[in-house]
Amino acid sequence: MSYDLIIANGTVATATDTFSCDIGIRDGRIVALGHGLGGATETIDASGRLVLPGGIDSHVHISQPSGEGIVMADDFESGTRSAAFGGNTTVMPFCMQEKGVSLRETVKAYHGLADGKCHTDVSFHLVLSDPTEQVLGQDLPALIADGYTSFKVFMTYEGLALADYEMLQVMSVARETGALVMVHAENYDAIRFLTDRLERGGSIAPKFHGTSRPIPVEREATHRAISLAELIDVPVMIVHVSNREAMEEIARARSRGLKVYGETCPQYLVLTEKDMDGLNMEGAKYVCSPPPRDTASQQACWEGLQSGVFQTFSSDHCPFRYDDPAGKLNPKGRTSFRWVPNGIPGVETRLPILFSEGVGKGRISLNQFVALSATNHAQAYGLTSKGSIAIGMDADIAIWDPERELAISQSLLHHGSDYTPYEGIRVKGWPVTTIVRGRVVVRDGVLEGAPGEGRHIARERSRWALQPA
Ligand code: DUC
Ligand code: ZN
Ligand code: ZN
Repeated sequence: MSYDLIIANGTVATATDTFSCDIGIRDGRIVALGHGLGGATETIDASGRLVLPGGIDSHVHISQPSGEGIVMADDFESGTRSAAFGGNTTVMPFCMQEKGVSLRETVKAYHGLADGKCHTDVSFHLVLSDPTEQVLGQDLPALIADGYTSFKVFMTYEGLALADYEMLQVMSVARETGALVMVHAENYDAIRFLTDRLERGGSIAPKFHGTSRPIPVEREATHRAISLAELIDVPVMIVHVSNREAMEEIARARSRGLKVYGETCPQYLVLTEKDMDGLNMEGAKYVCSPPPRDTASQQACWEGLQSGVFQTFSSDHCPFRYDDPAGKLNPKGRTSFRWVPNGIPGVETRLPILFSEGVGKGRISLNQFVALSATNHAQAYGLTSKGSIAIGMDADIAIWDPERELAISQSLLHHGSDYTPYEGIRVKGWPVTTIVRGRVVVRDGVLEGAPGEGRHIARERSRWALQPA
């Protein structure tokens, strides 16, 4: 048998097993697993390396409009380049509908930004902000049929938040079509009230971002989202969960037999609200929503990863530059935390942080790492040819040096931000080579692929959603 590429002598791990074997790749797919494979155009010697399914980051924001004068720091070229350097082979950004804009036009516009630009594969979720009759009756079901099989709804943010009535409407469409609903669960009115009150009292520094979005804000919305999903009898994924109380809502729902899934992110494992208390505006570097909490919440999130409250670990990569009026340092004398764009970069550091803090420190197994970083994302969102190392799957592979030790630093990263919120965090284990459908995109830390080799992937229905009749 002849191969385009053989990855030889590595230790391969999947979500269930760890074993030594060579991987034979042809036409972008894994076609052989065995010992002593030969007859390839190219062979990569992975001795001493871990050979893992390429990361799937199912929650990233790229090139989204983010408010007047604000520009995201990554376009699809830089965002997917950074993703590839971080051991990812697929990212899942959002086509974010703005009010008054058709969902079809939204999807077309995001393809215009992404197509021909990506280093990794990409598969879009939708964001619904304007569930008109046209959206609910025509566009959304048609787009789901076309492979955009998941969508996110927001319970907060001006211009994005859906009322409960609208949440029920879109959940009904998900039930009829087999789409998976992702929910950003924070109580909009509570945040508005607390923000107004803080500002009136002169509490405007970045650290008050956390005070304006305390745990009950997230817990209440999580409970409400789950209750609404229960009314419609539809599965739901609660994204970027930051604390124990929201986790308990998920766990309780699941113990009652509801299909409620959870996602957490690196910022809830290694950052705290204290990081937002930097000198001058430095705290703005850590402003994201929900905000990082405290060390007890970090511990809770680890427990959620260990116990299965969380199925997916995503970055919520949402990059802005810090030292830039189009980024965190908002122009026009807008000095309150209210105007700091929400979001932090993290697509490149997600996996090293989970590997080092999780596998390296004995909190999770290597197989749990693979499940949380790749396999479960593929299953949750219907990426049926991705997320595992098995014959017939896409040859999406990350080769890791488990011994490489470094301190995370902006100077090492490839995103468009001018900082990383994870600066100085020491990690052991780093992805060195990333292979997307059999093509080497990053080899030994050097970019080899060209933008445009990454494709958009139309997805099947999620295995975790209801199958349409
Ligand atoms: N919060 C979001 O809801 N989305 C992007 C980033 C963030 O902090
Ligand atoms: Zn969100
Ligand atoms: Zn997000």
